[in-house]
Formats: sequence, structure tokens, C-alpha cells
Amino acid sequence: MLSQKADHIAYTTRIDRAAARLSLAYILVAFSAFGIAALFGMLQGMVRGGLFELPGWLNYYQILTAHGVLMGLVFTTYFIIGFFFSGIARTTGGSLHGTALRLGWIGFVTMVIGTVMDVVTILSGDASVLYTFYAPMKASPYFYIGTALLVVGSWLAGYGMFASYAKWRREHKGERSPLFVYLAVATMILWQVCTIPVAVEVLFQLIPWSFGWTPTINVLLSRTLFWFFGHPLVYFWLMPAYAAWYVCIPRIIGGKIFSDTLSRVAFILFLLFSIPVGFHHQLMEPGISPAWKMVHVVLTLAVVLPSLMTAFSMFAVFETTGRAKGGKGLYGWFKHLPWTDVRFFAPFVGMLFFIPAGTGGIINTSNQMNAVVHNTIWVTGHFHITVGAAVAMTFFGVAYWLVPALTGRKLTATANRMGMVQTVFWTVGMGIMSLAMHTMGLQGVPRRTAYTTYMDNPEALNWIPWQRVMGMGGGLLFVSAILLIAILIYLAFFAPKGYTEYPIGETDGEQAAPALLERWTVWLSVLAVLCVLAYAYPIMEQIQHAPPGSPGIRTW
Ligand code: HAS
Repeated sequence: MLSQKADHIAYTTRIDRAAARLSLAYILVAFSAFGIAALFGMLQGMVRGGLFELPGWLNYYQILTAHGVLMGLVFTTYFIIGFFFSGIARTTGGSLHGTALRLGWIGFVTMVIGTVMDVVTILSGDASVLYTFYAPMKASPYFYIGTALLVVGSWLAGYGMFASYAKWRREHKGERSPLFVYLAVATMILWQVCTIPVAVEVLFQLIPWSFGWTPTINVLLSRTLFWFFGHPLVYFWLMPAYAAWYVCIPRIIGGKIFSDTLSRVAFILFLLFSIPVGFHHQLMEPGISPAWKMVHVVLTLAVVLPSLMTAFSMFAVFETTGRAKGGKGLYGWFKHLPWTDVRFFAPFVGMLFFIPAGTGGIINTSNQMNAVVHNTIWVTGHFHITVGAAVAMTFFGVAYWLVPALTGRKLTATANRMGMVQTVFWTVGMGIMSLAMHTMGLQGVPRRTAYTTYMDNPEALNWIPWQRVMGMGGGLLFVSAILLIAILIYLAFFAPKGYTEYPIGETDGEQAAPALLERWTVWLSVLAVLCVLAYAYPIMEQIQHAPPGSPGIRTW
């Protein structure tokens, strides 16, 4: 146990201005992208439900692409980097290493240039290829270059975090690194590794093909390289949310971190098992043998384990904290959680969403059931309650304290209350929308299609009431998004000056995590072996026995 004085010092540590400014820059771009993406999301829900028609100059697939890219790639990546920079500064003495700051800013500028190129090409109608930019749909080369810059910028930011981590380790020889830093470094290592295949796809396949330097593209290979990246991408979204659950939530509810070692082990398992699993997105794809698909499915089921470990530790933290506060009986501890504190409430609801969301993931990865749901709007429902609820609601909960902590303002009681209202709107909107999506998916409703009655086909006409329900859910989400942006603007620029805590939990007593956990070369070697096992042969086969190449197609 820390003494009263030590506790006071630990929890009043602030982040210096340079680190705060860098983090804030990322967070502000993240929420600007989020606001625009939310508008597009609401519009596409309305269009799909037949409630609204877009003007002639705007295409459904254009706004669908803008929504996916801005939410899935821009909002998440900027938020994660801003959050990690701030947390690393907060847990390593309040400042960032000079190299970290420089790389952080160069990365930021590179990412902004890439983002602008993406947005301009999408809005000019030259890149309606959706956020997965699947070949043979062909976008303007500048869309792919923009995406490449977005990734390169995030690499630079990652190197900056590694520089701060290396400095800390040099100055604290033999000591265990702060938990937040460890979790951030593990996530950014995952990101550096998993973006290599998509960089290869973009640089060697998509850019030359879109400039017309190569007439055709190996579609199977490009999709394989995309999903080599695409599945770990979802853990790149999830792991920062888990970092907030493991490290920040215990402090917010007045408890202790359940286990420092368990948290680190969970992140190592994510690093190892979330990358060699991409074929579970291609279970229905011809050209990949069932045996290789099964290898990936087995590894997918392995990556469920760290999520179950996380569920276990969160339950444990909630129960021990509730009991320490006087909760009696089997469920009495539940009442003692801080239900009116948005910093806890929003991520908690995200956790609840993640229970059906994770179950849906296990359904998706079962070959026979995947045949039922693949390419239906069920999958859209699945990812809205994973990334759009579990992850996004955690990010909202974090933003409510992070923004005022960075700007030296107070999270006021009114902002907290408004945040609770915003959370309720998001919960109801997401609940309605994802229920409709899952239900329609089971009826075979395809994903990624604009409003259509399929020439008044009676079965398709039956879907329309559900599509309307989905559109209404989207409307509530938009109201919630507007409210969120308004509260964050208030917290960033108008709330009273003062102190908002950056909550970092403590472990109960001294826990010595095995030093092996910090030997990254060991884990990277195991990861390399797993990736070679899972991908080397199928990729070689896809190159040697390449299907006929495809010219580019503009479907919009
Ligand atoms: Fe997924 C498709 C399988 C997790 C996101 N997924 C997608 C796509 C996205 C996505 C974006 O196997 C669509 C891509 C596209 O555009 O085509 N997914 C899984 C599996 C998991 C999983 C097995 N997905 C995620 C996460 C995402 C995400 C996380 C984003 C953040 N997914 C698939 C498959 C497909 C797929 C197939 C392809 C479908 C197709 O055919 O196209 C697992 O990792 C899930 C494990 C999670 C759990 C839940 C643990 C629960 C926790 C909460 C605890 C609650 C507490 C509350 C503590 C087992 C941790 C306390 C409560 C009290 C009452 C006190």
C-alpha cells in the first residue's frame, strides 16, 4: 500500500505542456473525423431504410466509404496514438522523450496529409472502394498513397513511443516498466508488424495497378494481404480500450488493478495470436484450401482467450471493489460501483455490449455458420457492437477525462451528467441498430447495398421495416455524436480552469511480472514463426498458381 503522501504525489502528476499539446492534436483530429463520419453514418442509415434520398451529386457508396475510412481508420488511429502518448507521459514522469515528441509531430503531419488525400479522393467520387479497398474495385492512386501516408505517419508515432520506452528502461535498469507503457508498446508493436502486409499490398499491387503501370491485379493475393492486416487491425482498436479497462477503470471506481502480470500476459497473447488469423475473413473465398482455413480458425479461437482473461479480471475488479466498499451478499457489491460517473458508466456499457459481440465473433469464425452470415448485414451488426460500442464507448469514457486533463480544465458535474445522457442515447441507438442488423443478416440481407426492393421481390419487401428500424437507430447515434462533440468542445475550450485527474490504477501490493514478458525479441521471434507457419505456404501458392489477373473495375 502506498502511504497517503506517496499516493498524493502519484495521483497529482501532470503531463507537461509539450506532451499535452501533442496528444491533444491527435485527439482533436480524431473527434473531428468522428463527427463527419457520424453524419455520413446517419445519412446512409436513412438512405438504406428508404427514408431519405441523396442528392444526385452524392453517391451512397461514396458516403459509405467516407464513413468506414473516417470511423475505422482515422478516428481510431488518431485517438489511440493521442491516448497512448498522453498515458506514456503520465506514467513516466510527466513528459515525453525529445525524440518521441519530434517523431510524434512528424507522424501527425504525415497522417494529416494522408487523411486529406483520402478525404478529397473519396469526396471527388474517385475512391468509392469502401474501407477495405477490395480489388478489383479501383480507386484513384492518390487514395492509396493517402492511405499509405496515414500508415507511415502512425509508424513514426509508434517509433516515438518506443523511444520514450527505451529511455525509461535505460534510466530504470532491472525495473518493471509501468503497466500502461507496457500495454501501449505491445499494441504499437502489433501495429508495426500487422501493417507490413497491407503496405506490401498498397505499394506493390494497388499503386502500380491504379497508375496503369500494371494492367491487372492478383485479386486473391491482394485480399489475403489485406486480411493479414485486417484482423489484427481490430485488435489494434480493442487493445487501447483494454488498456483503459485494465489500468484506468480500477482507479476510477476506487479499486486496484486485479493483476499486473495477467494484463501483460493477455497483451502478449494478443500480439502472438491476433495476426496469423486473417483467413477467417476469407472462409467463403475460393482459392484457399480448407486445411489452411482451419489453421487460421484454430488460432482465432486462441485469440478469444485473452478476451476471456480480460472479462475475468474486470469482474474480479468490480466485485472486490464493491465488497471493499461494503457490498454484502452475492450481488450486493454491484450497487457500490459508481453508476453516475460517466468515466465508468460509458466503458462499462461498452463491456456489456462486448459480451454478445464476442459471442457473435465466435459464431462468425465457425465455418458452417460463417456460410450463413458472410457478406450479410449480420457482419455489420457484429462490428458495430465490437468497435462501435465496446471500443468507441471506452474511448468516449476516456475522452471525458482526458480532454480536460490535457487542457487544464475541470470535468464539471454538468458535463458529467450530459455525458451520461449521451451514453444512454448511444446505447439505445446502437442497441436498436445492431439488433436490426443481426436480425436482417439472419434473413440473408446483404451488407453494403444501397436502398433497393430487388424489383419488388416479396422477400426483399419484408426487410424494409427492419431497415427503417436500423435507420432510426442510426438517427439516435447521430444525436448522441452531436452531443458528444458539443461536450468535448466545452471541456476543451470553455470548462472552468482546474485539475482533472488522469486516472492510473495501482496494483494491490508488489507484483513481480516475469522479466521474460519484457523480452520483445523472444515474442517477435515466436510471432514470426507463427506468421510463417500460417501464411508462407498459402501466399507462395497464390503467387505461383495465381488466378487470372483482373483489370480495375469502377462499380459506382
Ligand atoms: Fe470480428 C468480422 C470473428 C472480435 C471487428 N470483426 C469483423 C469485422 C470487423 C470486426 C470490423 O471469424 C468486419 C470486417 C469486414 O468489413 O468484413 N471477431 C471475431 C472473433 C472475435 C472478434 C472470434 N471483431 C472483434 C473485435 C472487433 C471486431 C474485438 C473490433 C474491435 N469477426 C470475426 C469473423 C469475421 C469478423 C470470423 C468475418 C465475418 C465474415 O464472414 O465476413 C473475438 O476476438 C471475440 C472474443 C470476445 C469475447 C467477449 C469477451 C467479453 C468481454 C466483456 C466482459 C464484460 C464485463 C462486464 C467484464 C469472447 C471482455 C461485467 C458485467 C457485469 C454484469 C458485472
